[in-house]
Formats: sequence, C-alpha cells, structure tokens
Amino acid sequence: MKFVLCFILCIISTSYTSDIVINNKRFPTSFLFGAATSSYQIEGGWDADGKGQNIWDNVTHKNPNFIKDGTNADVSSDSYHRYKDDVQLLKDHGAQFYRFSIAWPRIMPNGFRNSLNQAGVQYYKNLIAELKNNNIEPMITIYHNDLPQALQDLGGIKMPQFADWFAEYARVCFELFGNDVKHWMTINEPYVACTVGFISLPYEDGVEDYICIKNMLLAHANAWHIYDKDFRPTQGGKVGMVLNSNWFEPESDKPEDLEASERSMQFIWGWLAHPLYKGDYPEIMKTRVAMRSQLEGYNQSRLTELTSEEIAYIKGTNDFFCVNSYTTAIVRGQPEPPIGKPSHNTDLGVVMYQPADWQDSPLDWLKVCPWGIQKLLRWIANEYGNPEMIITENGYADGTGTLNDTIRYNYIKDYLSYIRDAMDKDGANVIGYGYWSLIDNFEWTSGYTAKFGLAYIDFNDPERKRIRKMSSYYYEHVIKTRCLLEDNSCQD
Ligand code: PNW
Repeated sequence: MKFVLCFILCIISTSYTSDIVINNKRFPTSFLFGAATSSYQIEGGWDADGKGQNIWDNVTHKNPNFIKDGTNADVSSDSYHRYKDDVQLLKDHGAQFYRFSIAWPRIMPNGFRNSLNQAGVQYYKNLIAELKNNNIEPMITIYHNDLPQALQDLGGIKMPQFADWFAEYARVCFELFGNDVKHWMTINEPYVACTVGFISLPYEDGVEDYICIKNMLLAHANAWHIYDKDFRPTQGGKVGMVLNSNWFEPESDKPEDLEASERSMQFIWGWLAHPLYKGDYPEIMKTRVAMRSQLEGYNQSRLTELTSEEIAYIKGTNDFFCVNSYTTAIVRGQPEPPIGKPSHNTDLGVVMYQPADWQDSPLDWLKVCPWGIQKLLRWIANEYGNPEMIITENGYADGTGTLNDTIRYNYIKDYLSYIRDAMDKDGANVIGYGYWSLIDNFEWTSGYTAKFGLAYIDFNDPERKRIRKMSSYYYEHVIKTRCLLEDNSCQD
C-alpha cells in the first residue's frame, strides 16, 4: 500500500515539470488576470509624510532577530516613491487588475479617523489615478497585516473593540476611494494573521486564535454592512474577505484518512467560510473543541461560540470568495491526541506533511503541487454553492530572484492549467487570478530570503529598478492570448 501510494505521488510529483497535459481551452475574455502586493511588503516610506508606525515597523526595529535575515521593510521595494514603475510593469503585462493594500497607519497614524493624514491619502489617490489612466482596475485589500502600533498598544485584534476600530477605518476607505473601486477585500488571511502571523508572539494557541478569528469575522461583517447600506447604492462594488490555506489531500482512501482530509478543510477553510456562507462554525469544529476543552477542565469551549445575533449578522456577508492558495499538504488520520496543552492543531487532530520529493522553496510550508488547486476549487464550489471566486494569491518563491526562473514559469503554467480544469471540468465559478507577487518584496519573517516577484529587484540598488523575469514574459503571453500554450494554439 505504502509503495503504491509513493508510486502515485512520485508520478504526480515528477510530472510537475514534464508530464502535465496543459489545458488547451482559452480563458474567457471576461476572466480577470492581475497581480498582487501588500503595503508593508512593498511601500517603504515607513515614516514618510506623517505615517504612523505599524506592528511590523515596531517589531523589526526593536527585535531584528525576529526576521530571518535581520532586515525590515523601511525601504523595501520603495513603491511609496516608485508606484508609477509598478503601474508601468502591470501595463507591460496587460494586467486587468492590481490588488494592493492600504496601510492603515499611513492614512490614520493613530488608527482613528481624528488623525487622518492627507499625504497618506494622496498617495493612494495618486496610485488609483495612475491605474485608472492605464485601464487597470484597482482591487483593494483594506487590512493586510500592518496594524497601527497605536491599536496594538490598546490590545490589538484580541480586543472586542477591534471590530469597531476596523469598521471606522473601512468606512474612511469607502468614503475616500470607493468611487474608483469595484472589488474590496476587507481582511487578508485571517487564518495567518491569527496564527503563524500573530505578532504578539507567543500567542496562546487554541485560545487567542479563536478569539482573534471571531473578532476578524465581526470586523469584516461590520465593513460589509456599512458598505451595503451606505456605499453600495452609489458605488455598486463588492466586498469579500480573503481566505487562505492549502488543499488537504488524504494519504489514502482509508476512511480515517478521508475523514482527516475533510476535517482539515472544515477546521481551516470552514472556520471562516462557514460563518460567512452558512451562519456558524462547522459542526465538527464546535463538537471537537468543546469536547477537548471539557477534558482539559475548561468550563466552556475555547472556541467562543457565536450568538444567534452574531450568526445572523455575519451570514451572507461575502459577495465573492477570495482564495489565496499556494500549496497542498497530505493528511492522515491519527488516534485522538492526548489531552494536555490546548492547540488548534490538536483540536483538529490529524497528521500533516508534504512529501520530500515535491519541488521545494526557501519557505518551509511552500512546496509545488499544482493538482491541489483544482481539488480545492472543486471543494469550495461544492461546499458553498459555487460562489464567484477570485484566486487573489498564488505564487512561488525562490531564494535568488533569478531572471531565468523556470520553476516559477512552470508553477504559473501548471497551476493555471488546473484552475482552467476546475472551471471547465468541475464548473467552478472562477472569475479571476492574481499572481503573488508583482515584484520581489519583504517576505515577513523571512525578510528578503524568499522572492515571489514577476520582476526582480536588487535591494541594494538605490533606484530599485524592476527587472522582468522570464516568468513575467510568459504571464504576459497568457494575459494577452488567454492561452497557456506558447504557440497560442488554444481552442476558443
Ligand atoms: C500570504 N503559511 O501569507 C500573504 O498574504 C502574503 O503577504 C505573503 O507574502 C504570501 O502569502 C507568501 O507567503 C502567507 O505559513 C504566510 O502557510 C504564511 C503562510 C501562508 C501564506
């Protein structure tokens, strides 16, 4: 059995670069291709023109060891001064949209409206105008990990007030920029922001993450309701939350492995998507966390329940499903983990790994597995009534930033092929794809050791020139021809 499994996985994994039959159907003309970035990772200008500090400014300055190479994003790709180069690069690709984020403390340095910073506002107005002049649609993420330090000092995302702080900020964004924006993304990857990316490290695993996600859901719902009532009638856009994770492939078709796969999907995707689409956390999650909490001697479940008012308030607040996904993990069932220190992982209770022979990257969680994306999209379509989906992030990092980036080129081609398969074989309602990332940038705790860009940046070059990689020319071909085959021989 093990042998058969390895045999299958090995075939699949070696086929990554060579044997995949690339989907030869042209992408519809309405399909949106673009690229993504986030404010802290690219902007630099960390204290320019009145910007307030964010939690990453604070941690990287106080504790450089927090970052693998001891760096920070004080300057990074310097998009605060070079946003026109970014727009030119998007134009060179023929991109239909650019997904970027607004830095909360750049427009509201203390986190609140009373500190509104005109220079910061002007930066985003200029960027949006430049995009529109070049027929590129701005898609805006309102929050992408760069919380104002001032709000962190008040307790940050753990505080029940967070949902109101965020609502005020989102309203300001809709007011200032909403006339030019049709796709709003409230919060990027709450799952990461509340777990591995929890900046108040160490966070209390299995307790604070549940509180954090609940606050994120309420914050998102606040923004959606504000938009729906006060802005949608005149601005006519859509508002969604950006969810992320892997596809979780069962190790075998044994019932315990199939269950482990489904449980992982429910625990990780369902944690957010169930409240948004169905009205409450997944049943399996409520049952397991309650059961383990009780055995641990808690009086109530560590998974703070949603009240019936909250359930009604959150349900139906995702106008489109934003999917960030880069990779797949294999999962296996296991006996109930012993009761001890609580954690989200033991609440889930599965064994997870990535086979050693999958193409790796400098990031320990990122290995290449193109077929996983089709299964993920199919699962979301089935589970949530085939909502409109945009792949808001997908990409590959190498350590060097080489211009001859064949792995990234294959990654884009193969992932897009399986996305196209999900559309025409499974009927998944995917309407767009945004590659992460437009340019090399600061990769959080990995600093500049992992480079995702379609364009290379030498971080010692004062001009921060954007230099297109081979994959970028391929992506341009795909955007312009809507065909994954180089000879453009796709069927219409
Ligand atoms: C996403 N993980 O983060 C973010 O939205 C981007 O800011 C980031 O640069 C990109 O993916 C690449 O990392 C993730 O540990 C961070 O599984 C961590 C994980 C996944 C995504």
